[in-house]
Amino acid sequence: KMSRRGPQEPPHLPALPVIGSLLSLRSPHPPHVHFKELQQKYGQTYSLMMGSHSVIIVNQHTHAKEVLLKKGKTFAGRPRTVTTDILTRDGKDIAFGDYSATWRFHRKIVHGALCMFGEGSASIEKIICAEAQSLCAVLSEAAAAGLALDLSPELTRAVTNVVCSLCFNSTYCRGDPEFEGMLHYSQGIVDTVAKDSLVDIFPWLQIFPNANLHLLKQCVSVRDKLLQKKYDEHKADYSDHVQRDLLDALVRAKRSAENNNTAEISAESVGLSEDHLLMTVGDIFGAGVETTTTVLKWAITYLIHYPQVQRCIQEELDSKVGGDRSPQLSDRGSLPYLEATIREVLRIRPVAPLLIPHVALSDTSIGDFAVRKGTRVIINLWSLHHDEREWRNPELFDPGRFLNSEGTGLTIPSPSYLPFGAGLRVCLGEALAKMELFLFLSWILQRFTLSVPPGHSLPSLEGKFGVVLQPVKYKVSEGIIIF
Ligand code: HEM
Ligand code: PLO
Repeated sequence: KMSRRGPQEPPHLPALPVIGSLLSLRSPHPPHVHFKELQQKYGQTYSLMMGSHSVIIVNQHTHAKEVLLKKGKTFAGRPRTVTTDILTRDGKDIAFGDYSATWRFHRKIVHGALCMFGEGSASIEKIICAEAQSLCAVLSEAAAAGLALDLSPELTRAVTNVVCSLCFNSTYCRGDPEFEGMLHYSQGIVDTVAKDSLVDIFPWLQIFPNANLHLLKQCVSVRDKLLQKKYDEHKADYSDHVQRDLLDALVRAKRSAENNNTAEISAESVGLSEDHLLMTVGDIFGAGVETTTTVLKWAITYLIHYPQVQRCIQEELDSKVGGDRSPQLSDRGSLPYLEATIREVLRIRPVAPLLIPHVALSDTSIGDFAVRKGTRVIINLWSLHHDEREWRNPELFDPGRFLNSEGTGLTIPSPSYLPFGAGLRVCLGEALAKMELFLFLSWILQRFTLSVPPGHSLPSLEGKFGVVLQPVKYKVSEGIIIF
């Protein structure tokens, strides 16, 4: 609904020199928290300048849904930034690539390849359960010996092997040097990518562009060697008759485009160049590793802080699954408290607190505000998930808010909840991530109780801001389950 005066400009933060002084109050908070606080002064939707770019910050669910759903196509663009261009060879991937036929086509190939794993001997469920089994075996060994165990590399390896099976039809053993190398480059990328556009307004993020760009380039070059190796191996044993994984599906699409090569449609022009293939599989591999691992770490952090929640999940597991068999996907419907806990973790610590920035592809509006073509739009999911009007005690971890009053069924109590985004740019891995979270957590909690012995401090609930919101590292010490 337009106001009588027609579309207006959204409230605007003072221009750059003034912002400098405004924000050099040096808020100790990361961007998503700071953007939430700025609502008090400027309203729920406001605009500011990041360098030379006009940016709108959206902090409420009605405007967020207008951007993502109602006007999804208008806001389906992505900005180009120095760091994401380095990571994705100028946007030749899905997540950071602009809205285009190529983007659409690659989403479709990935979707098809993930569906191919639906049933049969190589089903996603079987792949995840095999990794859960091997993860639990490592935990059992440590528990039996009464030893401290750094959970972080074990969780990461389990999650990596699932997405490695799906992308490359391969897995890593403990201590595999390629796996260790991957961990290192991937952390370097998470620490540096997609922060550059924020540097103007958040000087306290402590980004030194040159040192960071150097680290990013180094990490990306290690990643690219790994991707290239997988690609060369797949090309060498490619067969039209078997499709083992996502990379086979991409190679097949490229070959089929090349075979139908006419003057107009070449593999290049439909976006099936070698660069595009590598960047797409790089996105899925990178997202597959970093997101699910991060959520598992948050879940375990909260379970250690809230032992009563952990006990509740274990009682549910005992009564609905028992101890004679392992949990399986078909148990999801009968374990609502575990599902509610996963939902609450995704609310209180969203993986991508600012999503990925969107761009208006034409002149448009958000609510009563005029938005010009090219404007960047940041959906502050943190504000949506911590909105006091929508959530009672938003900082309190309470899975019960996702259960009906009898505690027997699941609900979503507020429309202000979008952990995977929505619309055209909705997360491509939502179904996969939910399967992994359910199976890994149910397998672990059926067998183990996670805790910190008396006298040791609890892991921090503070997040480290970045392209994913990771928990801060927990110091290794004796007798504790640690990250
Ligand atoms: C995009 C959340 C796991 C692949 C996104 C976005 C969010 C999100 C919020 C951005 C939406 C937007 O910009 O509007 C999550 C969460 C996960 C998760 C909470 C885990 C719990 C995964 C996994 C994969 C994946 C496992 C890979 C299989 C992607 C891709 C995009 C994306 C490719 C970009 C989509 C596009 O721009 O078209 N995800 N994600 N995600 N996610 Fe996920
Ligand atoms: C994670 C580090 C990897 O080395 C590269 C990579 C690729 C895709 C990115 C992912 C990183 C972080 C999480 C992202 C994902 C695409 C979609 C996902 C941004 C940078 C989310 C949550 O939006």
